[in-house]
This record gives sequence, C-alpha cells and structure tokens, in this order.
Amino acid sequence: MKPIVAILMGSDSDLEVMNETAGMLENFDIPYEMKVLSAHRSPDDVVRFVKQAKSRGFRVFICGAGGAAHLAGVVAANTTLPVIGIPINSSALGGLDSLLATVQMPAGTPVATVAIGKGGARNAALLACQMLALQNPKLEKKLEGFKRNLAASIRKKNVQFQQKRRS
Ligand code: RP5
Repeated sequence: MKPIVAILMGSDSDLEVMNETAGMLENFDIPYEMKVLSAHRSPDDVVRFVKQAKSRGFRVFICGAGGAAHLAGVVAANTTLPVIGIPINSSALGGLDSLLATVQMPAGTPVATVAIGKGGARNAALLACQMLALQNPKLEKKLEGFKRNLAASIRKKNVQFQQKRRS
C-alpha cells in the first residue's frame, strides 16, 4: 500500500519516541513512510520531500524534533497538507524548548502541536487517523472501537480501585 502519512524526525535519536507514532498507525492499518530530515542540518532535503509529498499521495505530516524544534514549522511553511508536531524531550531543557518552538507558530502557518514525548507521539497518530477518517468510514468505525476500549479499560481500573479500597 502507498504511504499516506509522512513521519519525519530531526534525528535518528528521536526514533524511540517516533516509534510510538508508527506503532499506533500500524494498529489502524495506516501505511506510512518514516524519514530522518532536519530543518537545520538538511534543509534542502526537507523542502524537496515536502514539495513532492502531495503528488506522491501523502495526506498528513507528523513531525518530531527536539531542542530548537523547527522541523514541523518548516514543513508547514511548504505545504497545504495538515502538519502535526511532536515536541521531543531530547535536550537539557526536557522538551519545554521543543514544545514552545513547535507550538508558537505565527498566524498563517498552523502546526497542530501535541504533548511532549511518547504520549504526544501516540496522540499525533490518533489525530492523523481522525483526519483521515473524515473520508474513510471504515477507519471511523475503528476509531469508535478504540474509544470504547479506552472507556472499558478505565471502568476496569475503577472496579479494581474500588475493590482495593474496600479490602
Ligand atoms: C534535534 O536535535 C533532533 O530532532 C533531536 O531531537 C536533537 C538532537 O539530535 P542529535 O544531536 O541526537 O542528532 O534537531
């Protein structure tokens, strides 16, 4: 199947976090392509990839970067496809720097920024699925099932919690 989500990361050191995105997309059978591309260290390659993405069939970008995290912003500047940014907690500042760099885009160039680190990486995949599901009823059904399972897992936790409190 041709990839429809592009997962981009600023360095291979971001892979542990970005694998959470990939795993979640696999749960929903969404084909993706993963690449290491840096806004600072390989800027020409970023722009070349982004410019060709729509005609290659990509529908959403998910970009993770740490430190002065400009990857998602540079991607967003060069496409009309939706861009989701994941702030990676790779620097001495624990990801707060990446969060601010990713989220504080000027008006006109949106990046949908999720939480720092692995939780954000999973949510980025879910958000991409929700975008794709607007034109894919089968995917919409899978997302509804996912939500039901989430609720069931919390109900189970609550039952266990109440039992522990009583004992
Ligand atoms: C960022 O700098 C990358 O996204 C990564 O989070 C961080 C560190 O990169 P490396 O020095 O490990 O290549 O651009």
